[in-house]
Amino acid sequence: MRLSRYFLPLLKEDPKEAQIVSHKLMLRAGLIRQQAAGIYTWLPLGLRALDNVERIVADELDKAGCVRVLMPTLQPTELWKESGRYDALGKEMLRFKDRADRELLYSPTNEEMIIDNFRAFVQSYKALPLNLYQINWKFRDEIRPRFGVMRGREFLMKDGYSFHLTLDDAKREYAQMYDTYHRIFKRLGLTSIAVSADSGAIGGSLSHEFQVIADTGESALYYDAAFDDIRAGKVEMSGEEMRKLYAAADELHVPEKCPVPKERLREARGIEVGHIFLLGRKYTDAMGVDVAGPDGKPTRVEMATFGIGVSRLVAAIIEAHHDSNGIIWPEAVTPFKVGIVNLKVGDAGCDAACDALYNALEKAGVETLYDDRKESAGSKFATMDLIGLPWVAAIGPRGVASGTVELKNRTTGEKMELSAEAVVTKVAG
Ligand code: 5CA
Repeated sequence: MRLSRYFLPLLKEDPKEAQIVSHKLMLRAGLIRQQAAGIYTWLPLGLRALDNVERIVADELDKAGCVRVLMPTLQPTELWKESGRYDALGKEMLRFKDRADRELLYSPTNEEMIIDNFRAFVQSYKALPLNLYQINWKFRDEIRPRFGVMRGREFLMKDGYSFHLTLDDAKREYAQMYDTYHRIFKRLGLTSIAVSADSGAIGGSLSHEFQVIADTGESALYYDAAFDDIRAGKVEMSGEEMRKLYAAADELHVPEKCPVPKERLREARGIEVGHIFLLGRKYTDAMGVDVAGPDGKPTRVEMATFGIGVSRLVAAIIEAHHDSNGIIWPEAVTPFKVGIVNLKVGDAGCDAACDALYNALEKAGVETLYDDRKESAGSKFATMDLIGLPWVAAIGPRGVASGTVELKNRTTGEKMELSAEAVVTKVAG
């Protein structure tokens, strides 16, 4: 992509409304723009990062045997009356009427609708277990939307729902998703701690929040110091081992009953990027969902549900990966892998060398943002630092003369003088 043809609306000043670094950087680097409280446009650069997060989430879920669907964001209210949650969600649920005066709502979560789909088709235990998920926009009329897409009103969520013949099967799936979630967040460049949590309005007997440690996080958590060793990569642990360690959200932490001695107990703030719930029969009882069991008798279905804050993750990744100059994207989610800085646009040699490098990178399948605008070198480098692409390749008259490109690694700051071919090999690897 040539920057002269792109849409990258950067802000020069720190926006006053932004209190935390990810919100500031998302606005300054032209990733999002606020349209109303908690409601955002995803600008081209932000959308590329969001799409990458979505793709990784979907890829790991598909590998774990989950099956993707897409439900509508607008729902009739009847299902919610059937489950008993129509009143429970109160003002957080956005309701309105269509032209025929029928009441609709904008989905805040989808237990009711997925169950409605399930019961329309599944009559026998033979179809179980079944884990269906979607990645779709939700609306919750939060009292205090804040920190940009971190706590939005409209936000992108991965919501998964699994169906089982027995509670043990549901527990097995819950454990498998617990492990899958750790894998997903790791691929996104994040280390998460799963803490026992209150299941709130979703409900169920057991729930874990997946928290990314950050000073700006909205949740308070308490955990065994062993998690710090896991986070630091000093110790490897299976999900089963991790689940035995103490980790609790604020509301479940009772100091008097805490099994971890004081010197091994850590207190931190975290960003909740995922939340899993063992629902049991909460919804299937309310909505009367049975399948024929192995004995042919109607058997009530057991459920679990699994959420990931996809749009929130983009902000969480930035909280974890930035410096004073801007974002530092992990390679897995970066909107472009390489930026090319033409230091003298209009100079025939520089233009030709940059074009050649750009074409070679594109040909190698490397997503490249080529800054071909007539701006000062300083401003171009500052832009690259701000938008945080992992690699920046700069070409000026000196490089043209010596046949080299200056390649900078955004994470380490290391600079190398390489041939154009060597740059392609290095960044494509
Ligand atoms: N049905 C269940 C699981 S699919 C559910 O709705 N769970 S949830 O309420 O915990 O939401 C799932 C995830 O969505 C949360 O862990 C969080 O990462 C994200 N999320 C929730 N509210 C917001 C919000 N206002 N803004 C951005 N992300 C949010």
